[in-house]
Amino acid sequence: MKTSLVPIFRTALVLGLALPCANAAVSLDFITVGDGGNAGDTRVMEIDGSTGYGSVTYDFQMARNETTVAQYAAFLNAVAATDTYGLYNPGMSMGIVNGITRSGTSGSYTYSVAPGSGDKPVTFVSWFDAARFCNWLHNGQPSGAQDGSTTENGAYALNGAVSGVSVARSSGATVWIPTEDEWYKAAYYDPAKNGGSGGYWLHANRGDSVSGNTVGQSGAMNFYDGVDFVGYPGPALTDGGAYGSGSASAYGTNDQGGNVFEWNDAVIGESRGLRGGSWDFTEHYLGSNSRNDFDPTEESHNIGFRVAGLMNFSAVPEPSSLGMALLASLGLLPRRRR
Ligand SMILES: [Ca+2]
Ligand SMILES: [Ca+2]
Repeated sequence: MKTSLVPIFRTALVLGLALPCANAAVSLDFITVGDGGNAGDTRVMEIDGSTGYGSVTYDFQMARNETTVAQYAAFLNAVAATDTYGLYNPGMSMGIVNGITRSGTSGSYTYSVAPGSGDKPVTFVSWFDAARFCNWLHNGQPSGAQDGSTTENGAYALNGAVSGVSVARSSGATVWIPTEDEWYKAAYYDPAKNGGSGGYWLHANRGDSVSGNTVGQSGAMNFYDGVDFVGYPGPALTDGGAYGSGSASAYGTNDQGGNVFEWNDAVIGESRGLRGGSWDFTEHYLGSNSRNDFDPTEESHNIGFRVAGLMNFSAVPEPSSLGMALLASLGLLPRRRR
């Protein structure tokens, strides 16, 4: 692939043509969450006594896995040479999460992924970092400064916002931080339950119990079992889907129980919603009845996110239409790989 692109880049240089960055493309593995119009769960939340979560009237897509270190590093390399809104947190390089290291100086920062960490969930991301990642995907993964064409507008009209809970998803958003109902449905709803009339499990593994935290064991998840964290004494996080299909939700999402807590779009007082538990938290936090929240500026080794999107959204950026037309006219378009 790289070899075949060399002559194109050479031609582009001759023509003074701007081409999209060839190595920054993030592709997302989306699964469809159908069954629009399902009833909400009757389970009552332990903390606030609320109920009725999981009813979604429309079909949508949910990322199969938590947003990964590799995906977030590509995002940083595209828009954080100057990190105006703090998308990088030095905690991302901590051994226990073993994720992303920053090099260089402001204006020319670059970011690298620790060996073996690309498929692990990114951590130390605030709700605002997640929203900016969505804007970047919504805008087609552009490279450049953090401005209205990259991170500050699109799915969310952030325009520099780094705190508070007033920013809402834009009506034209194609990819976003899941609503609490979207997240809950993807994790716990099973259309085959109750003889095909649909229902909810307690856990995001198509069951009402968790079979421990041993990687690869069906029904297990990455949580703290009171003895050691998974991976001790090495890094604590596990690759997306490491526990296998026996630990996936009915729709096929991985790690909605454990690995890291995930932001959702709920506004709870001055906080945003978090669900699903984490490698550093006990089993208690994994289930559907555990509703949590935190200040949206919080960045920790226990918090990540996944994205949701419109049914027709595909996170594979297209080369600019001008570049495509010119390359096509020159007979230089590479064959597209899937
Ligand atoms: Ca941040
Ligand atoms: Ca999770």
